Amino acid sequence: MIIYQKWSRSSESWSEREIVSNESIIESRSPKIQIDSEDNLHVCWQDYSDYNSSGGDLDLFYKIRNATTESWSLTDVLTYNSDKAILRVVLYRYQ
Ligand SMILES: [Ca+2]
Repeated sequence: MIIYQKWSRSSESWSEREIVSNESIIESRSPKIQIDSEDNLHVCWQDYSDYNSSGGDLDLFYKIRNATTESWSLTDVLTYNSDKAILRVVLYRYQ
């Protein structure tokens, strides 16, 4: 399970827990997070869940947290047949 919480320096407290991988039913691992210029969060992780016909192998899942609505998108499946662990995810923003 992937959980998101934000630390506030001003109040010195954590926000409420938000479950990121809420479409996943089994192991989620190796989350990577990036923030864009509009403060949206982009999260990628590896997941064994058979979500959207991805099968029971380890695949790369992705979702966005909208900074305005403070809600998460549905999970996008980025790979369907990866047979190796994905070690690094890099987010690029094209102008
Ligand atoms: Ca899979």
